[in-house]
Amino acid sequence: MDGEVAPAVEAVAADIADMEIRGAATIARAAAGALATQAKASDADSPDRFRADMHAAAGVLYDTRPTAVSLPNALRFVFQSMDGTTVESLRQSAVDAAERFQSQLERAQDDLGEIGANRLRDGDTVMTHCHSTDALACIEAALEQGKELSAVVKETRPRNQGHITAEQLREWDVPVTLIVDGAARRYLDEVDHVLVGADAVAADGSVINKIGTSGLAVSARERGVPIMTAAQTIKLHPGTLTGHTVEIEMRDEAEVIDDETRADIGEITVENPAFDVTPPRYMDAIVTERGQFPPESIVTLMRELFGEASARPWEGPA
Ligand code: RUB
Repeated sequence: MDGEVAPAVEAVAADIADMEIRGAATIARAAAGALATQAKASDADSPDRFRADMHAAAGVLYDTRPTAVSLPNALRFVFQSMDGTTVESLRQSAVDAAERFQSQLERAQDDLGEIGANRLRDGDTVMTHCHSTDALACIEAALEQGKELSAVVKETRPRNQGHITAEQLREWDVPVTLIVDGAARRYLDEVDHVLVGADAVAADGSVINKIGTSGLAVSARERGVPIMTAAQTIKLHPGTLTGHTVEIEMRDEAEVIDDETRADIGEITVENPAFDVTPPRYMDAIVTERGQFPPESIVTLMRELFGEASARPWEGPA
């Protein structure tokens, strides 16, 4: 049975695809909210019809960006909590689940921030990559503890999410030095920590985050600078427990070079992977709301949280 997707859900999906809504936690929050919107908007006259509408909406949201596992984890949460024998009870359970997911997300980020902040000392300088709300939660909590911090912010080509990080840090009165990505190793000797977020964490402890994270991690290890990933448990990728790999999004070449410059250069291939994989041996710690983990032991938390859960409940029975 084909479901009908509410225009407001299509709009959220378009915003995620265009990166108007971006960053793994923010995407997850928006996806859960969109399912609540779909539940409220559905004019289904039977439970099957209602479920079909919800599945269709989840499919549209799922197809936006492939790497941030928080998106399917948000969809899974709502579908696993959706329960009832009437349209109204299904609708209410979906709306309640989406709200619960969103408030858990907020609480998890606060709890994670408290834990990550314990790794930061008064007077430390932190190097950031991209814009991660989980990573910033650690800095915010440290500031609330009365610690003074400064930051070296990588601009993060091609989309310069470092500018968003810099703006947020300045709002908190943190002194910021903005650098181009290629300058990172030169500045590592001046920083005490590297702090990044994650779009997904694999069962072997690999961290999938914005392109450039892995090179930064290797350099940090070489310079002896500790590097941590701040990642709520919705970033844990259940599919990797059964051998699946995380798809790395390839984005438009136009983000890297404009048409005119490209034409001037001549025939070239341009590639624009949005994320990369940092092997666990280059990461000191993964900080979640459930505590701090050496990357190699994150699998125990994953088994506890996901068990044998179906990977894509919104697709329905085969
Ligand atoms: C964002 C990015 C962030 C993670 C974590 O990539 O790589 O580091 O998503 O963010 P993009 P958060 O800008 O391509 O979405 O901690 O906010 O979930």
